[in-house]
Amino acid sequence: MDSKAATHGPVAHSRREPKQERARQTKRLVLRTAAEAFKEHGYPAVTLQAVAERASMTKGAVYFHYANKEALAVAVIMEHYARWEPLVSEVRSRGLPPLETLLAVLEGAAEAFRDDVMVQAGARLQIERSLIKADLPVPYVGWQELLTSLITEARDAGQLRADVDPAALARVVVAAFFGSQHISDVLNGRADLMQRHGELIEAVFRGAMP
Ligand code: LUB
Repeated sequence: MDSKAATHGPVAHSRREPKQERARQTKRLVLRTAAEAFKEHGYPAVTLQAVAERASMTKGAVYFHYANKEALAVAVIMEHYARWEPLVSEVRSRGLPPLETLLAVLEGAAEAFRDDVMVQAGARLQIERSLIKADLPVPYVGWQELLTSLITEARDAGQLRADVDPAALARVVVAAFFGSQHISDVLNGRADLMQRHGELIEAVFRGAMP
């Protein structure tokens, strides 16, 4: 029992906490179901009614958690970006040299684009961003900044050529990564994503090594 629950006393705790937990789980289910629908059908084709049916809920239950389709799309996109901080932390905790850290982060991201419906749906929604009437995070720039840092570390450790321009290489990697996973999705449903990712890493980093 946490300290906040304890202040409500045993009765309030037993009645309130499970309900909040159920509501939280329902909200997760709505978000996941919406992500599946956005990923499969794209933003314009999805309705809250269809999300509700797909989740075996009433439309009212969906509206209770998300005011409209825009709010659902924003939430999916935020979940997409929320995946990266834990990935980077986990890879950093391995204590690898900078270049291996960089490559492991990219490999983890590629696996997420292959496996994680929230990541896949967020990527599709960003492509469709002009159709979504909401303020969305600017795509690509977060990865450009992160990769600029990691490339700089690898260069300063002598693992990449001293004349590498980190920001320029980061832009190339983001463009290639985005294009590679997108083409893999269109042509093969992402079944060959890791092979295409391996080719990309080989091609892009070979010329940058000392
Ligand atoms: C990534 C996408 C798809 C960049 O950062 C982003 O916004 C991205 C769309 O949301 O690819 C991948 C390095």
